[in-house]
Amino acid sequence: MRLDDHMMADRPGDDDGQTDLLTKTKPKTKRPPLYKVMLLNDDFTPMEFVVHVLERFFGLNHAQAFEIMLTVHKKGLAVVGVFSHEIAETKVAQVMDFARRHQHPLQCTMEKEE
Ligand code: TYC
Repeated sequence: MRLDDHMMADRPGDDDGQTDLLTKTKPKTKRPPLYKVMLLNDDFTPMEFVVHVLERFFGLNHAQAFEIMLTVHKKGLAVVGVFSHEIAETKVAQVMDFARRHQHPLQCTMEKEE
């Protein structure tokens, strides 16, 4: 019986006369967690500004951007994309900085996906 990193098992033709034992362990390559990036509604940021943000930083076309902006406006918030931790942080920072420079109170946050 030969051993490797992840299992001890008899293979076909492994005629060593030993009982077949299966002692498998999960290969421990975990996919990194993903993060939802969300926009929050407010009463002051112009709709066109939010649409522009969604086009500029999230690569949405005008129709997609308008639809998500309306969802945020009506529901209070919406997920605008799902990214790795580093990309999500960058998106949040870009949106918050852009909004601040234009003196709009638009808020963008991130949250780990369950
Ligand atoms: N509620 C804003 C308005 O009526 C529009 C708006 C939409 C603001 C989405 C923020 O994330 C937002 N001008």
